[in-house]
Amino acid sequence: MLLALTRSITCYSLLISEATEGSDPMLAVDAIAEILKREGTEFLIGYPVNPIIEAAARADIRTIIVRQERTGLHMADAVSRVTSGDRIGVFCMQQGPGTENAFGGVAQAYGDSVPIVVLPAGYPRTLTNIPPNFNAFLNYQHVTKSIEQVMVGAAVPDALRRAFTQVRNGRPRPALVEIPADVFREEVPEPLSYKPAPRTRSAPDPRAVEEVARVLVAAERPVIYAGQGVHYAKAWPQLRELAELLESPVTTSLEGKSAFSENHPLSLGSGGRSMPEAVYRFLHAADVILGVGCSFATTSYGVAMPRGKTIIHATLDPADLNKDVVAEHALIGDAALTLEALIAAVREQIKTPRGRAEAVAAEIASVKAGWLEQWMPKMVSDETPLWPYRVLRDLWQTVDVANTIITHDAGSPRDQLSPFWETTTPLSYIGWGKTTQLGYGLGLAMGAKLAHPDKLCINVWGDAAIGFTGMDFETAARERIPILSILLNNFSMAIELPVMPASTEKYRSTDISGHYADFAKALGGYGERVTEPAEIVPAIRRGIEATQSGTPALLEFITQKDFTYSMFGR
Ligand SMILES: Cc1ncc(C[n+]2csc(CCOP(=O)(O)OP(=O)(O)O)c2C)c(N)n1
Ligand SMILES: [Mg+2]
Repeated sequence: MLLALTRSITCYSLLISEATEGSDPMLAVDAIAEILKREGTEFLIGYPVNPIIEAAARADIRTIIVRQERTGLHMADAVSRVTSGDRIGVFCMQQGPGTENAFGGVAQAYGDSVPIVVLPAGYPRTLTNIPPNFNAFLNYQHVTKSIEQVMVGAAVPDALRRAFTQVRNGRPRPALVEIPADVFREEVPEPLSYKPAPRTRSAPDPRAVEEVARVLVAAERPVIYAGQGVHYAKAWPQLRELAELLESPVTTSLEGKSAFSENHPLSLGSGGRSMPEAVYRFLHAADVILGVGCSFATTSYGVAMPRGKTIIHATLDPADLNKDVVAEHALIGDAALTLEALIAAVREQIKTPRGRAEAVAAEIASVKAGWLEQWMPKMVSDETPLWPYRVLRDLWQTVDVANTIITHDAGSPRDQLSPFWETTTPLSYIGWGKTTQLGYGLGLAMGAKLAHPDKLCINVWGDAAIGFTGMDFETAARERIPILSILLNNFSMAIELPVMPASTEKYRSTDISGHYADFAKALGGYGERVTEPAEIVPAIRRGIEATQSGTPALLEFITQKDFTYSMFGR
């Protein structure tokens, strides 16, 4: 194998020397920086040692150095998410430990289908395929959409073209290009004839659209279930138009949250492990469910589709079709083009809405009112330690929700925040959970802030979550990425209490401790510990003020070990 590899390198070098004849040399590493510029990369997030960091700085791309690779990947991930993939987050790291430690960040982006470009250095070619050296090409196979190892400098532009083409087209997921350390110093032919990768869209089969339109028009109780494909296609107006035309209620997955304004009379809210009661009730009473831009993947952190319904599955990726739910009808294509085609086909059959909306809206409003009433005592409680629901409601009432981007974390904060946070603008909530790495939310908020410095970017997390990525609060302070971090400190892994009674009682296995407001201050941020209900809102205001002056703020609320969630059917 080694012999074959050596032979192919020699052949390639021959080809290159012919191609480069008469042109100036350019180093592969500088070609990468130039290509990133052409692809619109405004900041390179990374961790040393990787020579792309130096080359990017020489090319005036802002470099952002994190405290550990995982958070950097989460930041890159958010850049792609909150720009609908218009800007692709790019991350680089060193061979060996850097590549080993970055695995979680790439795996999370893969699980949640986020398009990022990952550029690890590799061991020099003499060592690339020799144990025990960590080989990214071999080890990242199952958490990437495309992956390659560049064996000669001249192949770098083609490899990056392939990677950017993959993240911009079809199902979004990470693309990885591993560059052995000695390849960076090789030359690429000049002039560099690199054009940014195109972004294409595909539309569903018109005959299937006709058929689906008939099913939707005939439905008595349709529900639209929107996933993050709507965000990537920016199909928010089309989703609304179809919902209003059909007078159909709309719910979203966690990833699709904020694709449909949640204060719209037809909104049921979003569903994850916990959900508003209306999501559960309407899905169960539905005859037809139209999933658009969603995977329908079976997950503990998503809505289980009730059996016995007519399922229409509109998705970009046929690999998801008939995987977890049986779909009677399928539309394969971009969510915006799909919805536009459906709107036109439905309008052929019904020119204007049939007058159901008012009754549907009244039913939603009544379920919602009854549901909120049950939770209200905790939301307005003056008890101490604070109820998480009280903190989160005060937060919601204090910030400008439309100009905020918020994300949850794994654990109770996700299940306590997502059903109740009512979004009004697209991409104002970063929902996630196909895999649920504790500590993901911090990097997401930081990446969102980089992409949208004008917005208030918040992560809500628990004291177990901060244990994973907390040190990167220092990155937020050092790099002037002023996020607002809401920490619910209950000195416990509360969500695990019901499943760890013996170890908790005997060995206190779910207890954890820390003073995170002091920690935030020690890292150069604003920190405040809040114990009294009356102090919640003033503290939030002080935190926001700190962010407005360029300092990240961490507000540590001392809360109850609460593990009550709005769950149904589990
Ligand atoms: C990396 C990782 N390991 C383990 C888990 C499993 N897990 C989910 S939530 C949780 C504890 C959460 O505790 P905390 O963040 O304090 O939130 P609380 O429920 O106490 O509010 C654990 C261990 C996970 N999601 N991610
Ligand atoms: Mg906790």
